[in-house]
Amino acid sequence: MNQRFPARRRRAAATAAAVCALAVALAGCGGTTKNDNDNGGAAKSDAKADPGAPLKKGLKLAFLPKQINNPYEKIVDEAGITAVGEFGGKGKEVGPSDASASSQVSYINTLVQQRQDAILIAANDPNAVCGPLKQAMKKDIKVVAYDSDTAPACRQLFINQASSEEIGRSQVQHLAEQLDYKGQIAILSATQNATNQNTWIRFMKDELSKPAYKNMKLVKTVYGDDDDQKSFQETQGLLKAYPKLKGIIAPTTVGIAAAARYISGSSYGGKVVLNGLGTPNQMRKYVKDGTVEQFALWDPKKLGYLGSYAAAALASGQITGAEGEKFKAGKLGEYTVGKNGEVILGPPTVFEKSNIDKYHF
Ligand code: RAM
Repeated sequence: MNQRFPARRRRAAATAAAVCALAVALAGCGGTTKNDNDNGGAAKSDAKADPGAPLKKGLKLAFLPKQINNPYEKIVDEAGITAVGEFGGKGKEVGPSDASASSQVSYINTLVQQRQDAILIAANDPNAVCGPLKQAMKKDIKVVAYDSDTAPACRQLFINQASSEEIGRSQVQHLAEQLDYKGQIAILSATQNATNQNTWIRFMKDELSKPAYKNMKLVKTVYGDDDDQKSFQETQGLLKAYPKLKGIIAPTTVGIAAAARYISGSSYGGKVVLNGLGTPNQMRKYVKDGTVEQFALWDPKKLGYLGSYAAAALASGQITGAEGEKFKAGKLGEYTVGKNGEVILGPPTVFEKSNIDKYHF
């Protein structure tokens, strides 16, 4: 995908070791649930990888999104299910209608009973899903987290949409440029326990602690729970409570669309800068009417596609989830498993008036 972050911003990703340590720590402490899984690395397997093994036919792969009525998760999962067809397997999506911490547990238990070959999960909480996922792995069902990680010991792989550090820091960098590095800002997040948003927010705060941002102040983080109405109301509440607020970062597709809808219909239009992560289809009208100047995202279809091939490679014995293993993800080409079982899709794209009409998802 095309309009990438400028090199200047990519250089920020150089502190990889520190970041990784931070990311692992975050995965273990992001939620409010008790963490008994903080053993540092991805789930270990005794099996040896057989890189030449063909992808097995008839694999059963189940996608378990944060919530089924989230348009973003739908795009990811539909693309993943289509990919399963490419290698002669059967894919499906099941999941809760709300993104609360333990809403996915009963679904995991059912998928284990059904003896799926792999469960792909966008975790609503890094720890709440751990027990059942460990049970799944004991029964040789492969577990792949995508979009939002579990604690590393509770899955074999995490398919990350982009470097978490790059996502978090760039959100602040983009907003700061729009605000000339001045003023009060707030974050409108998803749920309080979401591993992905919490990881990004940690990087946002770290970025904001640099001297360049001394005239910017993060006054509040609110949670719209990836619920359209709640996100709308939280935006309204924020703007009322902080009349001097200059900018909002909404690192959630549900949140940014709801916030844009509120701002566009209020007196704050043109006065408060909204940036974050959104889908072009949901944000197009707000970019065109000037409510939002820019936002970012990766290609959710590619995320689902990569997730499917990674799960199939695991279930076929090509890889075990160990660092350095390689697998082919269909038309996306070869990917390498990184530290702690992380596979990174690639850099996000920034959308604005000049390019938004090239994207339709
Ligand atoms: C929402 C979800 C998802 C996140 C995107 C950016 O759809 O919270 O997990 O990756 O936003």
